[in-house]
Amino acid sequence: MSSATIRRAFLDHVFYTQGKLPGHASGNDLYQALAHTVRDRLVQRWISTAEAYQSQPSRTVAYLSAEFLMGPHLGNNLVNLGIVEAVRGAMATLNLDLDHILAQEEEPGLGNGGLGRLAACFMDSLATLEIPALGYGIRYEYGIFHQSIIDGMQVESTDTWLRNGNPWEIQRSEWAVEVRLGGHTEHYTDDRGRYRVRWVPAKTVVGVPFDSPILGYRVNTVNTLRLWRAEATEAFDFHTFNRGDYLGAVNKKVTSENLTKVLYPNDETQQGKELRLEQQYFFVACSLQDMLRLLATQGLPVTRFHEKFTVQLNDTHPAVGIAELMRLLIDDHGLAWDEAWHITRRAFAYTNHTLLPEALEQWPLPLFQRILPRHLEIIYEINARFLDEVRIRFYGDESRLARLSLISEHGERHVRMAHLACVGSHTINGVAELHSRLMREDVLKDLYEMWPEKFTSITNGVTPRRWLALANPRLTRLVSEAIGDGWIKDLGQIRALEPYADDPSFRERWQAVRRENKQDLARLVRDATGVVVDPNSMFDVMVKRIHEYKRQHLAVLHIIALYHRIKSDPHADVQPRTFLFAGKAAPGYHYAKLMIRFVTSVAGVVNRDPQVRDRLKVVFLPNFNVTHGQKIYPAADLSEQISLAGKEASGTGNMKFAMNGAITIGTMDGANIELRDAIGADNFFPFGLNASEVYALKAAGYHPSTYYDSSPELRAVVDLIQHGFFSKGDAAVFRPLFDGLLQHDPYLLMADFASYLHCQQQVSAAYGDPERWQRMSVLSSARSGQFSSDRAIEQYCKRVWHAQAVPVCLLHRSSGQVQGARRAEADGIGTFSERCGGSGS
Ligand code: 26Q
Repeated sequence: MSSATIRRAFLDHVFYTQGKLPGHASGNDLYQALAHTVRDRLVQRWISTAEAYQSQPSRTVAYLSAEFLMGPHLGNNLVNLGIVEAVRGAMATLNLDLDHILAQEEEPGLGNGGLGRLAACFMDSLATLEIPALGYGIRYEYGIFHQSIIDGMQVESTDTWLRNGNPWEIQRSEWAVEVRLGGHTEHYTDDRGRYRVRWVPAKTVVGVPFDSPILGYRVNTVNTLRLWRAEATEAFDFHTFNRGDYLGAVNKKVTSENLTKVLYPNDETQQGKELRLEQQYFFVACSLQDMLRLLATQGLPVTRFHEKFTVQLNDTHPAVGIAELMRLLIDDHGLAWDEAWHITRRAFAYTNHTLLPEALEQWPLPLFQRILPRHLEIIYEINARFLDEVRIRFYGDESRLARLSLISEHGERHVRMAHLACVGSHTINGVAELHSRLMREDVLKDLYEMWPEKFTSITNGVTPRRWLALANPRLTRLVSEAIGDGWIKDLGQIRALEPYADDPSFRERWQAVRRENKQDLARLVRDATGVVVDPNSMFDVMVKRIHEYKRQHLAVLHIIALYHRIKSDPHADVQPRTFLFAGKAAPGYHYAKLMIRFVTSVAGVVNRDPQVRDRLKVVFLPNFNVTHGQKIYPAADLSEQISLAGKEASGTGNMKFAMNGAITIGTMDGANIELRDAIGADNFFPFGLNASEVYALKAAGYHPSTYYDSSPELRAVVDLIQHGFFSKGDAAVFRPLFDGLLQHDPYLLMADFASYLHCQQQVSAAYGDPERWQRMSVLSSARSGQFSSDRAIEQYCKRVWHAQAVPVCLLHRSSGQVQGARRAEADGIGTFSERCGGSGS
């Protein structure tokens, strides 16, 4: 694919697709034209992939997720196609800057954070490993809200990512399906005397699939991300039209289309919102119908569903799929219960992503009944049979029955989605070793005791394509010069970098790369916030969703302690640091929003104080998203992973930082533990109570005020806040944050404060020794190989999905008549011939 070909194709798209002369093209025109140029180069592989899957008996992974936080597509596709430099060159001949064009893409932010981004990394790895896979989700018209900071506070606005159109998707109206909602059920006996149920819905909506290509790295495989959009049915409006009520009909149309309008912006909490349940059921029902259609096109009977598909539930959000598949098999396909249950249980597997009990999904029974009356009946039946099994296994244990029931009976009755997911799945996994253990011992203990053999652990991973090759081209070049570029596809190979940690000239180049990355980030920070930061200072970074359990406020207490040290003794030994925070707070989570205000208020004081402003800088970068992440991870010196032990299921930001050469300060929580083991205790700064100590301390009775009483530094810090020092003398502003701390402190800030400060002191000392720091930094990257999502996907394939790679042969448009010819002819685009072997073209 030469520069000249790309240039020609690009200019054609500027002219024919955007309808512009190059001289008049806007930034968006240039982006759209380049995106179409690249998409064209994916189509042949995409069609070839579909043909390969169609003609093989291979198993397909259906990854069901309410969120896919993909981030921008264009740059990633260039990396995976291996044409970044060719395209950069082509653009340069037109006096255009590729990076400027890439920056025009509105990222699809169809996720809240970790869980949605994990789904995106998994899609990249599935394609790279050539595993037949379909990602199924929701095409939200508005993704995660846009965050601005006004007067130090978060202000949300809608994310209109589709404003300029989406060049990556293809609408597939021919595969639209109908989804029913509400109404009631009727029971009858069919002509063969069998008991049957008819669901009479209150409304029907149409699901229209939009497909985006997911290209693997340097392979022919292009998998599909299929996102569903809700539309109104014609039939449904008919009666209203006939009554002459045109506006009423239009109104109903609007109501239907509301279903996929917006992503719910709360993670880790769950409010029983009707529309959210409708969204979940909607995309799951669409996806299962789609799978049944695909099964039929291969001439396979529904009884072989589980052989053709392995369906992964990304948390419980799609767990209603278990009841839906039962309904489809029994009500629509006439299977008996036992046969349907056999198929269902062999098809589904469930990944749990949380240890917070308040985050476990539960739906109030009346709401569930109103929206999914037939599914509730099915869930009752699943529950009755399940509890019969429990009664026999745990004879006489009545309280266990109540704990295990799919229906919780505390106060208002609820459907427990995690229980449904466990009962209906063959495999259940946690996302880090500690998380999986606590899942077995605590959150899902009773379910574990029921079926210990179903439980496993697969530690999360992130894709080195986006998070290194794309985000950090300078480091990528340096690493590849040293050890070749095999690590991009097989991150374990990056270990070959280890000896270079002791090579002074390599370390120097390493430092130079990181230094340039810091300068880039400094520019971004200045443009976004007006704050000028010094790339010589340590970049101390905490970017993630704002949550009490993640403890952004602990990081701020440290900043205040340093501030206090300098103010008390201007000669105090404080290493220059730039503290960078970013992350969104759920709009209704007042405490989290107050934490943002706390960061920006402290920033306001610290950055303005002439005595400290050359040594400490605090920045809150608004609107953290994938695009910002790509600039931040490569420029961080210190990665803050400071959640209370036992609360963060895994974390994935920790891995992105480590790969890019940041050093971690972290608690023994989530995947931090495995990260520390991999990178070596000498190259990692652990602090704080571990999960068992947290448990023991809480059990023994935790009294936060004792820490306040016994530590003068902690007292000084808390007093400054309480006296309104950071809120222009208004002591009331942050009172909700700190009254809590001295009385309840559920996330044990007071208990971990001393350990955190002590550890930060050691971090400063290490940073003061550049040779040591750069060595640690190289080792951090060199030893991060196991945190590739490729490793995670390989484990899912072996242990959960039993799916194998299907290499894709490229089909060529030509006059030959081999496979695919019939369809190609029908499409009027000529015929295809097949060429196998070798990847790329
Ligand atoms: C549920 C019901 C209603 C509305 C919203 C939700 C909802 C949405 C998103 C609940 C949870 C989420 C997201 C959870 C999440 O991102 N969890 C993170 O998953 C990562 C990937 O496994 C882990 O690394 C993180 O530790 C975990 O917090």
